[in-house]
Parts: sequence; C-alpha cells; structure tokens
Amino acid sequence: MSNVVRVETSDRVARILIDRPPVNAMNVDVRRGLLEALSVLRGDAGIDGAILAGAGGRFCAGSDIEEFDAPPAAPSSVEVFAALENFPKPLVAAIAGVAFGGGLELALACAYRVASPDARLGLPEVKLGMLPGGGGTQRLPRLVGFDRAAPMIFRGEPVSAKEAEGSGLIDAVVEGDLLEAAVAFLFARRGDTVRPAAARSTWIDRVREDRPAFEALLKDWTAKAREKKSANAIAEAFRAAVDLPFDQALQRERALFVERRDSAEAKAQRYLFFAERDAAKVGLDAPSVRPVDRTAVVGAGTMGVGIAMALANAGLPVALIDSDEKTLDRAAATIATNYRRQIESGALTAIEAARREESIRRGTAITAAGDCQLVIEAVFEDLGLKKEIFATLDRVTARGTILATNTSTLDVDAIAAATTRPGDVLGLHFFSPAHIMRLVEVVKGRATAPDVLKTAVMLARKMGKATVVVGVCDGFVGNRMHLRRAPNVERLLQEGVMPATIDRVATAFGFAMGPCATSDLTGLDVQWRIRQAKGIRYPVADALCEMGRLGQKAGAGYYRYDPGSRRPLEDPVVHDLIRKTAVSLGNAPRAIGDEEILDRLLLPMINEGAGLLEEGIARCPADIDVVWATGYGWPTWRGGPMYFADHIGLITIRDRLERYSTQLGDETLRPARLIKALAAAGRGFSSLPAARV
Ligand code: 3H9
Repeated sequence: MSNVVRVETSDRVARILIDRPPVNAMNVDVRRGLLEALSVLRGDAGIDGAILAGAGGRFCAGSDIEEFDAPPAAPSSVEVFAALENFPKPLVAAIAGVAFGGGLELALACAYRVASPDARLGLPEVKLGMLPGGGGTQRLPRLVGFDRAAPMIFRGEPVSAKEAEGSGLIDAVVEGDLLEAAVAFLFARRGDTVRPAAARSTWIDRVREDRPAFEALLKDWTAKAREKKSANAIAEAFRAAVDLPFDQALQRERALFVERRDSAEAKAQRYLFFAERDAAKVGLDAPSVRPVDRTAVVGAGTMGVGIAMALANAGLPVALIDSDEKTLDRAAATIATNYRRQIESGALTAIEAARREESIRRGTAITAAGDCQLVIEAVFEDLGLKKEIFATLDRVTARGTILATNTSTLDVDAIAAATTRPGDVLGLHFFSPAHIMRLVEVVKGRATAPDVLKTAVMLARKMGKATVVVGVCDGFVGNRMHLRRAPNVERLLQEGVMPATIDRVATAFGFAMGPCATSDLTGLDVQWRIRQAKGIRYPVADALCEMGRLGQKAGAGYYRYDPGSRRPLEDPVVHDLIRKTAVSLGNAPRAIGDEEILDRLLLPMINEGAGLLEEGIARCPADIDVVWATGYGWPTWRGGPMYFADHIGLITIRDRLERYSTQLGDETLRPARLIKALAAAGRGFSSLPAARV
C-alpha cells in the first residue's frame, strides 16, 4: 500500500487520491502508487468507475522537479499515463487548485475532467526550459485544437477552469464538494462510450488539409519565443502529432522532453525555480507577524499607482494619498484604464475589477494613513522629502504600523532615522509597473524588527511577488549592478560601437531589449540629471540629451522613431556623433567583436555582484540571480549573472576583468577580492554558504 496514493471505495466508485504535500508533485512513489492502484482496480468487479483527485485542495503540480537531476527511477510516468488511458471503466479527474505539467497530463489521460471553479490548468514546462513529456503536446490539441493549445504550451500560461469549460479540456466546472460532484458526473455518464483524446483527430485532419497554414503558425510561435530551443522542440512535437501514429508521436515527444530536460537551459531554470523559493523564505523565522488588513500608499505617481493596484489585487484595501489633486485624478484614470484592459483581455471579470478598483480610495491628507497597519511611501527620489514624509507618518500612524519606503537607491537607515521607531521601517523596492513586475527587493535596515521583515515578506508573497531580502546600500542589489553597465555602454559608444550593435549583442544573449533601446524607453534625461548632479560627463549620452534626443518620448534618442511608433530605427545623425566623438577622444578605430561587447556589458555587473556578496548586502549568489531573472529581464535559461559566471569559470572571469581593466585604464574593472579568492581556490560562487543579510 502506497503512503502517497490512497484508494477509498464507496457507492461502487473508487476514489484514487494523490496525497503528497505540499503540491502532490509526482515522484517515483506517486507513480508506483498510481500504477498499483490502477492495476488492482482494473479487475475490481465491485466498481463502476473511478475518480482521480489530489489531497489538500490541489490536484497535482506536475512531475517532481527535484527528480530531474537524478537517474530515472521506474516506473516511468509514461506507464502511468498509459494505464490511465486504458483503464476499462470511466475514469474522472477531479481537479482542484492546480493541475500543472505532468499533473494536467494525468488528467488529460483520464476519460473525463471536472474541476472546481478556482482550479488552474497549465503546461508550464516551457518556463523550465522544456516541453510537456507525458502526452501534453499530443492530447491537449486533440481535445481543444491548436489555437487553444499553442499558448498554453508555447507560453506556459495556465487557464482557469472557467476558461477551459466546454473547450474539451474541462467537461464540467462544479460547485461544492468536488469529489461528490465528480461521482455524480460519473454516474450521469455511465454507459456512455468514452472517446479518449488519442482517438480524436478533427484537429489533425484539418491541419492535413492546409499544412502550409499550420507551418506558418508554428513559425510564428517559435519566432515569438525568447528561448528558441524549447520552442523548436514544442513545434517538433506538434508536427509529430500530425505526422505520426499516436503511440509513435508520444515516443517522439518523450525523446524531445528528455533532451530538453537534460539541457543546460533547463538546468539553469530549475536552479532559478528553487532559488526563488529559497529567497522567499528569508525572514520567515521570526516568531510573530503583524496583522495587515488596511494599507496606504503615499505618492500617486507611476510607482504609487502600480503598488496600490498590487495591494488591491492581493485583496487589501488601500488609501492612495497624494497632496496634489491633479495627480490623484490622473492616478484614478490610470487605474480605471488598467482594470478595463484586464476585463477586455479576459484576465478579470467586471465584478472583480470593480471590487479592486473600489478598494483603492483616494485622499490628499496624509492622515488618511492613520488607521493603516502598513504604509508604503512612493514619492520621488529625494532624501529630504522622504525624511519629511516619514517624520509625518511617525506622528500620524499608530505605533507598530509598518512604514516602508519604495526608494530604489536612497539610504533606508537615514529615512528610518527620521522616525522615532526605526524598527518599524524597511524598504520595499518594487519595479515598474509594480502591479505586473514580479520582483520586490525587501530592504532590511539596520534596525528593522524581525516581525516587520517577516510581515513584509509575507505580504509581498501574498501580492504574488518574488521577494529577495537585501541589505542597505546605494541601489541595493539590482540597481547597483545595473548602474555598472551604463558607463561601459557609454565607453563602447565612445570607441565607435553603434547602439544597434550593442543592442544586437544583448538581445542575442537573451535580453528582451538592449541597453540603448531600454534607455530610449525609460528616457535619457533621468540618468543625465543624476550625472549632472554628480559632475560626471558622458560625451555621447550627454550630447544626445543636449540635442533634445531624450528617448522615445522625444521621438529620438540613441535611435529615431517614426511618429506613433516604438520601433527603433538607426539614425545617421547618431552614427556621425559616435564617429566624431571617437575621433575627438583619440580612440583609434578598431573592430570590437561581439564577445568583447558582451563581456563589457556583463562582467562589470558580475564584478559588482561579487562586491555585494563581500559586503553582505546580498545573502548568496542565488539571491542575486533571482533579482536579475525576476526584475531585470535576465534570460532565465542562463540562470542569472552569478550562475552564468560560474558556468564561464571564475578564473576566466578574473583574467578577462584584469585584461579589460588594463586595456581601458579602468580601475573599476579590477576583479573583486572575492572573485580573485574563489578563482585562486578553483571554486565558484555557488560554493559560498548563504550569509545573514
Ligand atoms: C513536468 O511536469 C514535466 C512533465 O511534462 C513530464 C512528464 C510527466 N516539483 O511555489 P510554492 C514545491 S515539469 C517539486 O512555494 P505556491 C516548491 O519547491 C513540472 N517541488 O507554492 C515548494 O517547496 P518548499 C511542471 C515542487 O503555492 C512547495 O512545493 N510543473 C513542484 O506559491 C510550494 O511551492 C510546474 O512547473 C514540483 N513540480 O505555488 C509547476 N512544484 O516549500 C511548478 C512546487 O520546500 N510549481 N514544488 O520551498 C508551481 O508553479 C507552484 O509551485 C505552484 C504552487 C503553483 C504549484
């Protein structure tokens, strides 16, 4: 008898229950338990059918990812899917919570699927650098057609039970007790002829009638994918569905899956999966938490609006406070537009959108924060202004209210010192747009109380965020590393490398956008103002700003833009400026290869990351990688900058940094002490133990 698969029989129906907390992930014990249960029940004359369900309100989160790095253990999941599909009596998957990956594939192999209204169904393997390996690419399109299956498999986005109802994926969404409803469903279908997914060919017949159209769709999906190898494998699996008999197509899918599972890209994404979950546990060891049922956001600009929406989305009422009525009106309009878009895209019902919108009340007086248990300040980056606001919050809020600043660079300890209770203060650094971007750097101040940290981490998790606890310094983890890239981009431009070349190298590496296109998007004036204040001169970037080329909003920056378009177009004016600057600086023309460009974009950041570890600002290299993967568009299949550095090898990183430092006369490129020490010892970043932040 399995300890993770239970069978209970009553009313001539067997209930097969996967019970492996927390998410019923399918490991070897589950596979064995399922096979045993199915083989016993096959010959059981005392049942008319069976229900497959998960304990604890979750069906199954898929294969146990931890097993992927170990040698395969029998029985394989393929045997389980076959046993489900060939079960001689009606078999109903009763889905609550999540049915993801191999979990959904279990359900697809059953004759029927019923689900609770809150259930989510998905094939997220692509987000782990893979494709479904248990029939997902074969059964799903047979059940729902290519147009519905493609986004689920190529993008890995789940659908809700409601969206899936009636599409062939979910036969019925049922309210109330799921198991009882599943049994009732089974009784109603007694005697019906079951048509397993494998036997359905409507989609395939249609493809065969117009193969070029199908190929065009596959080309479109693979072109859109950032990580091409998984996308190409998915396209191959779809082709197999059309070209091969079902059993052979399953084998082809499995072979593609195994190849992807063992790939460097998939290993990197598994590493990030667990790194993100480790990072989310930091701070949770405090013995208590503070209650948070009412929140406030001070400052109704872009960041404030995003944070208010993120809080409202997590079910919390928010007071959005700004002394300027007009800013508040603009904020209200933005919030309304954002929610309307979500209704239009089907992401939210009109009722839910209205509920969230109404939960954000606006006010001009900071006293509106008086009855809140958590206040997030999101005014612009001015230490004096922030200190003033914190001094006021100190007066108007009750003791114990958590006071958080959304500063991206300023000294959280200095802000905390403006209050009489620095223990209640911490940083919550959201990324724009805050209701969409997943990362929150939780900045622990010198005095931040353990229960304040714990409450903030738990709240951010409730908001669906990836949390990384970091220490106080200029720019924390993400921005401090990011700021190392800008001077190096400028330096490349000064040496005559064109923006499009730099951006091409960055996007070929996997960034969604290159640094020059990104600057055009965010506006060149922000960094210009910061440089001016610090007395720093960037000949190329400054000249662009002086010409009024402030980026997309001005129709020109590193690139030019046609009216109403965001497509960057190379501009001879910029080329001319760059060439002249290179000459005036005495930079002899030389061909700078892609490898050097990439090195000079990435190595300074890795070097800074090492500095963050030396100083204890970042707890461990994996935390830095989570910051970059979830907040800065680092290609997840490359695992994050520190993981990438280990992959290259720290001896190589050290030597290249030395070389560039000498070549460019730039002392900031000298390898960090930590890199030198690890390289000398033949170790990598991953060998470091996690420190306390
Ligand atoms: C697959 O199925 C391939 C097949 O096609 C092949 C053929 C069969 N394995 O995220 P949480 C752990 S590939 C192992 O904090 P939430 C997680 O590490 C798989 N462990 O909770 C954490 O552990 P700990 C396709 C897993 O409520 C704990 O569960 N499936 C797995 O915010 C709680 O997780 C996926 O990609 C797993 N599959 O979110 C689904 N899943 O407590 C990946 C979770 O020690 N999982 N854990 O830190 C998820 O998306 C989310 O975890 C889920 C729950 C939505 C399920």
